[in-house]
Amino acid sequence: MLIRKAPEIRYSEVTPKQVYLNRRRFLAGAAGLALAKGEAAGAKLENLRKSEFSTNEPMTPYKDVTTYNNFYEFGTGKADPARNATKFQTEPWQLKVEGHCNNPKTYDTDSLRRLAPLEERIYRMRCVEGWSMVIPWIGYPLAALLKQAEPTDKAKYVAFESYYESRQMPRGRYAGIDLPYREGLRLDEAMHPLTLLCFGLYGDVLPNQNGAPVRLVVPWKYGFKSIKSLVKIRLADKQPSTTWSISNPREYGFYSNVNPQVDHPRWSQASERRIGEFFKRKTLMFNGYGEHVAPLYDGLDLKKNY
Ligand SMILES: Nc1nc2c(c(=O)[nH]1)N[C@H]1C(S)=C(S)[C@@H](COP(=O)(O)O)O[C@H]1N2
Ligand SMILES: [Mo]
Repeated sequence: MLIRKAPEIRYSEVTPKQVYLNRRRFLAGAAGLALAKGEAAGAKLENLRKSEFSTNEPMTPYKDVTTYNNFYEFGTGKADPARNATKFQTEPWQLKVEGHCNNPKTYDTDSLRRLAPLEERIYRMRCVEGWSMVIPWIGYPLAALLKQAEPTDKAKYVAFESYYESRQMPRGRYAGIDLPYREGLRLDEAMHPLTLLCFGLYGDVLPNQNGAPVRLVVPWKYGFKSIKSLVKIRLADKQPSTTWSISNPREYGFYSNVNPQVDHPRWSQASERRIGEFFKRKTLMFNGYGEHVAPLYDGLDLKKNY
């Protein structure tokens, strides 16, 4: 059957996945049109590899992924980033890789994106505040970039820094955290194949509110480790200081692995609400990625190293 009449599709049958696939088809058409009109067709990311690391759980609707955000540089309310980041200038962009490595280098977005084949990775994401989403990210393992940098023997950690410019982000002043936003990983965590350097979601380049043009995605850790709008990556010999551990070290540790057994000082982390669902679900150790990442923490007391 070539044409399926609309009345045959009940709204309840339309899963986020179908919406996504339809949207993709639509975007393919739109990009073709843009080309025909001689415009740059940069919005769509094509030839995505599928990944064995993707979950097949239902995806969180695009609308929620792009309107329920944490990006304190654009305001602390969940709806603020979508509203306040619309004019965020992400072109030209530079990401500097420096520190204890043989090949320090500055990349623009295009050269960075072309460094390795892009994959689609559908990951569960768990925010420290008790909600979670399932998001089809687009990117490649951060390891590809770090390998090109050739870390020296001194490199044991990786420090990350976000863009911060108060004229573009006037609300940053009232965010209550130290900006530019900074995060860190141990080198082996940063090199782990699950750790993604991310350029898009749902088939598109990243919307500004989700961390355009390039961010980190670390699915077995609380969301705040997944730093947005990256401008600096530094190979470090010591554990770097991070935004949330500076502002409140008792509540936010360096590791911040998703761990239902370690409560936040002010609330339990044993369960979570998947955005769009009504009932709470149990939070899984390492957000369900234990088979891949548990060996990284052999012999480490995860209650002390929260
Ligand atoms: N630069 C920067 N990165 C950030 C944040 C932020 O405020 N600033 N918030 C973090 C938090 S707490 C979460 S839960 C995720 C949210 O990512 P999303 O809005 O794309 O779902 O981004 C993380 N990265
Ligand atoms: Mo978060």
